[in-house]
Amino acid sequence: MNQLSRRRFLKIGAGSIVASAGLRQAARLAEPARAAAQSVVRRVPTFCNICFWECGAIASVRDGKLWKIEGNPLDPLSHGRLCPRGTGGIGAQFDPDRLRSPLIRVSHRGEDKWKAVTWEEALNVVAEKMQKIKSDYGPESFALFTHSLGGRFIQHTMRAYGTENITEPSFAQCRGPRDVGFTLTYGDDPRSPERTDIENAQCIVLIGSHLGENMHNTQVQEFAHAVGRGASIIVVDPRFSVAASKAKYYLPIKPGTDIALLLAWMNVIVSEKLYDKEYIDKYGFGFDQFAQIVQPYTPEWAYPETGIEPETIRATAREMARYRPATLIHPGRHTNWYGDDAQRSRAIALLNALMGSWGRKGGLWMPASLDIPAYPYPPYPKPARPAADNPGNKYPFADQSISTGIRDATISGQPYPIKGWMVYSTNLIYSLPSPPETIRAIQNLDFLVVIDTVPSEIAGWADVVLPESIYLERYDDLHTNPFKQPYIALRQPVVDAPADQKPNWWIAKTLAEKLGLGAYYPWKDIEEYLAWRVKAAGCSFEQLKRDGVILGAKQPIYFDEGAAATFDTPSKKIEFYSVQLQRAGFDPVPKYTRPDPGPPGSYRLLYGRAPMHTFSRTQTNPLLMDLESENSVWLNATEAVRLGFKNGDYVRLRNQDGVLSNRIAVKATERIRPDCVYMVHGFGHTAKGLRGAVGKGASDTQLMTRYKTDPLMGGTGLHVNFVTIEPEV
Ligand SMILES: Nc1nc2c(c(=O)[nH]1)N[C@H]1C(S)=C(S)[C@@H](COP(=O)(O)OP(=O)(O)OC[C@H]3O[C@@H](n4cnc5c(=O)[nH]c(N)nc54)[C@H](O)[C@@H]3O)O[C@H]1N2
Ligand SMILES: Nc1nc2c(c(=O)[nH]1)N[C@H]1C(S)=C(S)[C@@H](COP(=O)(O)OP(=O)(O)OC[C@H]3O[C@@H](n4cnc5c(=O)[nH]c(N)nc54)[C@H](O)[C@@H]3O)O[C@H]1N2
Ligand code: SF4
Ligand SMILES: [Mo]
Repeated sequence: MNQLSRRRFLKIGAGSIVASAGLRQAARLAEPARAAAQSVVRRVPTFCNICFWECGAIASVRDGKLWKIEGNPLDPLSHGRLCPRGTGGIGAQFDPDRLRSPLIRVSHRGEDKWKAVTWEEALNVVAEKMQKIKSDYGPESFALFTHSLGGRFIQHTMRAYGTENITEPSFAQCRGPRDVGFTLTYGDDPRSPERTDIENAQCIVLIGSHLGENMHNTQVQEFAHAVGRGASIIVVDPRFSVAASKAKYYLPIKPGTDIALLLAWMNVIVSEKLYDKEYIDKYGFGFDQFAQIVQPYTPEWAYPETGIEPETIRATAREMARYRPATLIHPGRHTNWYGDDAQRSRAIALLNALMGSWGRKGGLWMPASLDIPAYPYPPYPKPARPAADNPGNKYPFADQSISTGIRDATISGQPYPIKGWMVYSTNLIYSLPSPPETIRAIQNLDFLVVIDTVPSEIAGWADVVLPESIYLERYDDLHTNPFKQPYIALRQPVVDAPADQKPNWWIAKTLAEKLGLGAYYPWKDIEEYLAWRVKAAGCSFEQLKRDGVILGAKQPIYFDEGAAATFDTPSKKIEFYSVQLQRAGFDPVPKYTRPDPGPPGSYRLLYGRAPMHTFSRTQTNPLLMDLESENSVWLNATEAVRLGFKNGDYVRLRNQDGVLSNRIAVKATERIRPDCVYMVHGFGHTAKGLRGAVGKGASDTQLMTRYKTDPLMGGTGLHVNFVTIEPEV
């Protein structure tokens, strides 16, 4: 890693103060091209990290300073264009709130008193505490919470140390229910990036899935084209989302009743024989039993549950069937809503199966990948105790670690005590529901170390904080996710870190060496590691550094083209009826349960994404904050009149357990049902060090004192909180 000279550091530091006035920074970015032409510009291909889509990008450095970032035209995810967050990602480099050096707590947990220390001191403390917990309780008593590709090397160190308690919020708080629902049906899941063939779909059904606000780049680009070429779009959402405004049919469903709608759709498709019979005869298992089970669920039955007229249900079912198999019922991504989410996702999987769209053009393609060998490390020690997140296999279909299960174990000490947490790139105070439980768990720890780029809420609870360089300043492991065309992509440093921040691979390697685990890092530096892997895949590291992306040969991705139609389910077929669910005491075909209506006079709290922000991680980025600096609460216009609120009035939300939010502005709108309110997740920061974000908008997580756990897989349904609205005084 090159280090900046002190002078250059000061220059960037000064630049960051200017940049903190986001407008001025934006103006600087828009300087005439003439000026750019006179400067020395260096272009470095890499890939984005503002969210987990990982779009290929090209960053430009002008006269030694980070100037702009654009899509890499060679990259199959970005097709040369980034989303607004990706374009504004360079603001993360100038972010004046960045952590600059390792910190050690000098007071009690939760109080912001820190001492800046060297990496040597900080990692010595971390290694000492890890060794102590290992000898007192065993290595399994140290857990890692991680999110994103950057956590790979940290995971490697933790496995070498001897723990399997490694968990990410992307399972129990995000796409776990979907992945389990699809795996129960097809033996495989929709993956990330999703295998959705929006590009070729003739009919697209979005249940939630607010594309256009959810800015996952490839999907949004393909969706915009689909709108342009007149694809038929059906949107199911209690809120008139951006996607809804493009729809032929918009179904303003009563929140939490989607399974009733899905059953009624399947009822129409089965009773009118609109399904793909040939496909089901060939690949399906248990169709007759399934057909019988969905028989009572007519559109008339679903109407009082969902609020959707029977004729609309019939018309949309026929619309889907008209375009099959190029009908894509989007599997969704953030699916932990009501606690019955794996079954709702399974119903979505089944509706796709009726359309014959899995493995078909315009439906869900089969992922293509390159063979990229893993680096040959020594084997990890076998932990003496199994992972603590799912004792007794309480959630029998959980196939990944349940983050909230590790939190439970930390609170209860069962099945064994968890005494240390390492937290890499996940702001647990925001990403796990019920922050009081997260704090209780933290208070039971002997040691908490957080690796972050800014002094986030979770960093505020740490004993040691380690500052990471941002994605534009480091190498990471290779991007190897399967996609439509197989490819690998490289993240590589564009500029130096402005202060004493270090990349994750260096932190992981140095810590391993201090723990006596140096044998797990036989490579000298990450370039040597990457070069080995790229060569082992039969590609050139030089080419990858130059182009950012190497494409593999195209492979068949549809059954009709020769992609293997294999299903890793017990029957080796698409399971319309699931014997394994039945044996485990669950419904073999999804059933509907009416959601709890909540206290009278309250609104169900719903939430989602804003195009300019990612979760709680972009609110100190001056460029993105300049575009959207706080969230608002969407309230049905008639309800707003009834309550006496106008657009822009500041209010506070009080949840069913008495928790009061930060102040938040009302967005009075016809675009939401009267029984719910909606806000964008990630605002309302409270950590004092996040100077650019503190006190701006309100936090949905703070209001989530309740959640409903999915009995199949342990996901935490988050749409189960209710609020009333109080004027801000
Ligand atoms: N800009 C931006 N884009 C992102 C992200 C980001 O942070 N910022 N994060 C990415 C990640 S990791 C994820 S998981 C995805 C999440 O994005 P999605 O997977 O699209 O999330 P959803 O929860 O499906 O969608 C939220 C929508 O569901 C609606 N909704 C709420 N309740 C119900 C209900 O009961 N029924 C129905 N049918 N709809 C309901 C809400 O009104 C809202 O419009 O976004 C990804 N894209
Ligand atoms: N209430 C509520 N809870 C949710 C959601 C919701 O919408 N509402 N969404 C759920 C979903 S879909 C998901 S995927 C999860 C997301 O959960 P998280 O991934 O935890 O999302 P963030 O809140 O953005 O936290 C990311 C943290 O990583 C830090 N960070 C950013 N870049 C880097 C880096 O390069 N290196 C390091 N070391 N740190 C970095 C940020 O500063 C921030 O503290 O949350 C889930 N939880
Ligand atoms: S979707 Fe946007 S934020 Fe996410 S990786 Fe791509 S450009 Fe970056
Ligand atoms: Mo997510």
